[in-house]
Amino acid sequence: MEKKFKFILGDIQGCYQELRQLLKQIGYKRNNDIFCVGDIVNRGPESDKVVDFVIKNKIKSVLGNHDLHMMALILGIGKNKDKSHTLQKIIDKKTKLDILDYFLNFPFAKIIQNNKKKTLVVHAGVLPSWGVKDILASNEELTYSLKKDPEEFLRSMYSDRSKKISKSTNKRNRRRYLVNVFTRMRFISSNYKLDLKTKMNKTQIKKYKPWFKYRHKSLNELDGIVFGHWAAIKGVTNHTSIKGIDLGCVWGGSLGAYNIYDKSIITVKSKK
Ligand SMILES: [Mn+2]
Repeated sequence: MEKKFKFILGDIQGCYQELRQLLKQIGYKRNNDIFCVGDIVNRGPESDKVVDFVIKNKIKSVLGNHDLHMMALILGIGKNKDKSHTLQKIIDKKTKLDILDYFLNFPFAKIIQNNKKKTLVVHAGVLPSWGVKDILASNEELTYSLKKDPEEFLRSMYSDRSKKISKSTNKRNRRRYLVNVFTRMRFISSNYKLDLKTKMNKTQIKKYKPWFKYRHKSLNELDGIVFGHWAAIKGVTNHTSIKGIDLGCVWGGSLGAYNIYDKSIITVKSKK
């Protein structure tokens, strides 16, 4: 039986005070009330407290790029990739391998079903050509290899692999591209090449559009898609069924909780 999640939380990124305040505001009681959109940690001030709280309360999430980076750092991988991280307290914890184990159980995509409505949760996005079956197959492919050999997976994931995959793409490049789609994508061309450099809400390069501007096959089967990752758009997609929930708490914006039942968003202002 699928748990009855009610709220989808935006990118927490170590904003522990705001998280506690938001949970109070939505009347949080059980772990199956909320599901997170990923990037639970990094950049913000109290990632260690957020992680302890998440694990203690058995809160679930999809994986974001910062979560994957934390997992890599716990294993001593990717140290030179991002020197401005705020994850040192987690890396120094005696329980760091338990933290890694907990995050290894998070998927890249999750379908939440309630009242016969299906909502897809991903950190960054999905490809327009994917139906629900394709989304779940790509998720399976990634979670299987991540769990099977976390070290190999995390070591080989760092790459700006942006070119569309084909039948001849080798396994590792295929994985890199899929990780980038699920956890880093913002702009994409009509032949599915990713622009992984632009973080603003507009790009100078004409052939790229935000991934949610294309017609999505999965929306024939889903009631909606909820994603995080893209703070610069402040949640605005101008799309009736695709909603952004990263409201940039770590950058002085706010932390949001999306109510799956009535599609409202409850927010708490950043204390920054
Ligand atoms: Mn992100």
